[in-house]
Amino acid sequence: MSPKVLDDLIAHYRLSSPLYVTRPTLPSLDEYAGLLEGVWERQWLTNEGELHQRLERELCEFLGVEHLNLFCNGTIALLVALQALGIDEGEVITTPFTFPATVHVLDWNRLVPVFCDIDPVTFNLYVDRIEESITPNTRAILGVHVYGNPCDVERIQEIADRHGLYVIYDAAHAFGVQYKGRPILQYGDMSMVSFHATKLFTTGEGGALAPKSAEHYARVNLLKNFGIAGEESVIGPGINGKMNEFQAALGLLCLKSVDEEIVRRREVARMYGEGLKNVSGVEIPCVSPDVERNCAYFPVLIHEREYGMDRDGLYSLLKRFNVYARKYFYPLCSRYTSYRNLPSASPDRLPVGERVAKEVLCLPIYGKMEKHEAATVIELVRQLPQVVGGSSMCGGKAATADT
Ligand code: T4K
Repeated sequence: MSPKVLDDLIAHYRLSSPLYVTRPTLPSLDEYAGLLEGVWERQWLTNEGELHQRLERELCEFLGVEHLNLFCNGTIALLVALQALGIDEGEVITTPFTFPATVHVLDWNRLVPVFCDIDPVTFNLYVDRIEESITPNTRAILGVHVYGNPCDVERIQEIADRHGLYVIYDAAHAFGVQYKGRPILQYGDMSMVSFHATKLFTTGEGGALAPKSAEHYARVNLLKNFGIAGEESVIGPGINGKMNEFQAALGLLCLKSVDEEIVRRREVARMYGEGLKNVSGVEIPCVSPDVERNCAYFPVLIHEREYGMDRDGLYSLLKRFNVYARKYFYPLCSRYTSYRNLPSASPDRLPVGERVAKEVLCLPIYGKMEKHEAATVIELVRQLPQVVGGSSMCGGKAATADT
């Protein structure tokens, strides 16, 4: 590529401030301070404070679940989910195409992760490949609703029922998602959702478990509070997984705007969908019409041969324009030093995961993202391979807001 052509394009399209993969939509500081005044008055900072209780109730309603245990973050929640279900030895079938937390919680519970390949359409557990991984030591299936796109929850449940396994979902990305008109958190024995700063709904750090039964709800509450059942009674080795009042206050305010956040993200997703649908080599994964999406992420696959550049090339070039897309999730967890010697981690067993991890790029998407920013990303994804190939289209205008 001629440096001059690229420089021209940069002069034309570079954004004046960084465009990150996501940004939290925060309430006004005044509103937050208003809620903190109550915290100051009560001098109650954590351990199931008033705001914590309110958030738990409001989230149950919003998410359509009967029980919800709030947590300091999603990782500790997932760690506790396994403990609460008594999954304390053996193997757990899971996906390598996820954030490290999913697999690390298995390791921290001394469970052996068994990697199963991913579905080429949903990028979630490949249901046809699950049963071949089941052994007498298998205790559970841990699926991830990657990018908020649900796993094949019905078939996973059938397999689990046939083999007497628990089903746990890492629903970190799936806040508010519905599948066949039913809240996604209602599927499986327990689901975890994350409220990290990078998530659709945030408490800064935070998360929750949605257990099916009241019994599990009670057990999780004990386990996330050191196992303390009363002033003089500790029922077992619990941990500190509690959410504090500062997190709960932020959550209460963010919950008010989450519907609008989803609507705005859908608009960005619509622009990307329209603007990129005919770009050769750029694949926008299909989402089933049974899914009511939250648009937490906007992944695309970059097929090098048709596109004229590989995913890493595009990722790096976008940075020159102040656009920070992310390679969620590269490398696969099965490639980490801690897991790569497991028999199930062999790349030959995970061909779809290996390919998708090399091709996927998550484009920026969040509620406050401006239309001209989405239009610029579209224009760059369209033009950059032609520039690399030598024939610049620079001079064309950035796509209009309603592209
Ligand atoms: N399971 C799955 C499938 C997950 O994706 C995650 C978390 C978990 C489990 C664990 O849940 P938690 O224990 O976190 O509740 C981020 C997040 O740290 C992580 O929570 C998230 N997944 C993952 C997908 O993304 P990084 O390393 O990419 O974060 P970072 O700091 O590079 O942030 C990405 C972009 O977000 C920044 O470029 C700008 C923006 N950002 C970030 C932060 C922290 C902000 O605008 N404000 C912020 O405060 O992992």
